[in-house]
Amino acid sequence: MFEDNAICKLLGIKYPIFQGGMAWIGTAELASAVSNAGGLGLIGAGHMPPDILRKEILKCKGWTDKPFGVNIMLMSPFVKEVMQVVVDERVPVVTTGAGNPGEYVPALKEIGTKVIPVVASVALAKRLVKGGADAVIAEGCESGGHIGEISTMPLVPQVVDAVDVPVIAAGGFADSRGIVAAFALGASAIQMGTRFVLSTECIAHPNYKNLVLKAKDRSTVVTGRTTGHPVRVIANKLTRTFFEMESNGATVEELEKLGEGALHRATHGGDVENGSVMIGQISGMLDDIKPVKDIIDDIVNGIAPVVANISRKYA
Ligand code: TUI
Repeated sequence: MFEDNAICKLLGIKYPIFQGGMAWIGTAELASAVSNAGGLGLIGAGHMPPDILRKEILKCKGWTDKPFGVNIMLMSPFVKEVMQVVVDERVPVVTTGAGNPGEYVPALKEIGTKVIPVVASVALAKRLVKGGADAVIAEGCESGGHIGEISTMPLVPQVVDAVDVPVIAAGGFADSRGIVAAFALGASAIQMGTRFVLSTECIAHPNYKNLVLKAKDRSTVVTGRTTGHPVRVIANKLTRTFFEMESNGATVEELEKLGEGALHRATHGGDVENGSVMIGQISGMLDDIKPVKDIIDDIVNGIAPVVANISRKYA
């Protein structure tokens, strides 16, 4: 299975399933579990200072002998330093988010690190592939956290048609039906964040996981459309305050200040009313917490029945 899959071949992984980076909760615990289960685990660097990131990488190296990666959030104030850490530590895969990583691609490629940026548009996908990206993650706005403007269904096939490298589809994936749909759109792999938040190994506060468990299809909202930083989160007291301030003419600075420290307040403090609960729209479908290995095995084992069901519909 997956012997001819372009992403499995490129990265030397068993299954074409990436874990989304995820600031604060994409820790070595989660990343190593995903890599050990045959997927690609990612340490989410988020706003991590370089010394902390180095410790997470060393932990991950100790816990898995499989390929893993680091997701670098390009809005981080430490972006240059964390890039240097992944170069020093020879991390096999780097994914990036929330910006254009173009200037960093040559240094990473020079040491053989595979560079796989998250893109939310065809234009950026094309530009980064010209600049040497080994693959791209096309992330639709169904995703949690910082998002673009296009949803997965139209974004993925347009990116697939525009570039000649493998595409990983992200945004709205959590089960076997999703991965088959991604393959149908021309993607070679999927990336999931929300599904892995509801894993035993994810260190998110129980309040965070419980709110995600309770989420329905319409539980998330997007803040920051007017500030230029759209972020998908579960609607709560914080988002109500945000929208109220926004409609009362608050400045971008005032609105951004509201978001400061809000993610950590929810993921670690467990304050899911005043914190930022970043999660994707697929949370409405999820109602269990299970080990990473079961999440991945269940998706892989469910592919054949989904395909058989499709065949029955048109045969
Ligand atoms: O990066 C993400 N998702 C994230 S990052 C994050 S950390 C954070 N913490 C506190 C407040 C806000 C964020 C939480 N979630 N996903 C990858 C992603 N990248 N989605 C969309 C993009 C993107 C958008 C525009 C990438 C590039 C881009 O354009 C850049 C350009 O220059 O054209």
